[in-house]
Amino acid sequence: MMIIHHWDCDGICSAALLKNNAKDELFVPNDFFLNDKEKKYIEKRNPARIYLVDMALPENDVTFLKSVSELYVFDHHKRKEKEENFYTDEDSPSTTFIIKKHYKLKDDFLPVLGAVGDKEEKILDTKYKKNVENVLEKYNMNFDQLLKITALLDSNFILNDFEAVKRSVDFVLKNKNNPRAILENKKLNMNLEKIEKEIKDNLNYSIKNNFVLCEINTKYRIISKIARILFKKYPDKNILVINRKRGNIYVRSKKDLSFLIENAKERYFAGGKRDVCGIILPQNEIDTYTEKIKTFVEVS
Ligand SMILES: [Mn+2]
Repeated sequence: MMIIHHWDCDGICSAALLKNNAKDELFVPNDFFLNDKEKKYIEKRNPARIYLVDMALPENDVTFLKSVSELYVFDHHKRKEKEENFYTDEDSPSTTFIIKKHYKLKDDFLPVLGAVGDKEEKILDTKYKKNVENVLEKYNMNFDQLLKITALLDSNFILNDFEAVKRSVDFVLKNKNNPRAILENKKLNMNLEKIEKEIKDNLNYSIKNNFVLCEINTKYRIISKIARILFKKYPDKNILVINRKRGNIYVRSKKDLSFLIENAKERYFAGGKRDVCGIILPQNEIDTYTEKIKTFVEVS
């Protein structure tokens, strides 16, 4: 079978929970949709089953995957369709916890790691707090160390190293009883230093009315991280981060952004959850659509 998974910590841990044997092939799309080359590859591999994990691909891509083989979906992103073999729950803090529940798994390290990756310290305000505490106690760690592990696992995709993302699935699986090996991994720690420098260099923003605007210019995928940092600082504002180099807009807000995701999807590639929305669009449409977003968010 083939596991198509998201490139972030939750996606990596989810893939690790599903990966029963070495024969399962991992596949990580390089964007929030499948390009023609990726589709051709999947078609050629012709897996008997496909697991789509922690990744809200556009509907036509989901239809494509169903045409190739039997499709199973595990996901907590916002999605319209609910079909047979679709295990989705928007209220789950992570895809790892959906998989844990479905397969009645006992072990908690990987589920907790996925949820901390997606929710960060907010996970401690949920009913999953106890799961986190149990893991911390079991491995004699503190929460910041757990948070750092998620950042380390996120570092490969941020630097656009998708082969390393796939390798990290086996890496966390191998070390699921030895979190310190992940925490102290040299290469991942070097990745993190590189990213932290890039974030620092790009954190120039302005505040106007209810919006924090940040224009970044980087080939690294730090747009969501920057939005998180700004939202933590300005929780009552709407955060708008723009990366012209990658043709990317990212919004974070305490308002429900579902309407924005739907609107953006009509013309562009877009995805997200209630509080975040990422859009990929042509560079020359960034300014007009940014204004549209401002109006949308303002009136909602
Ligand atoms: Mn997730």
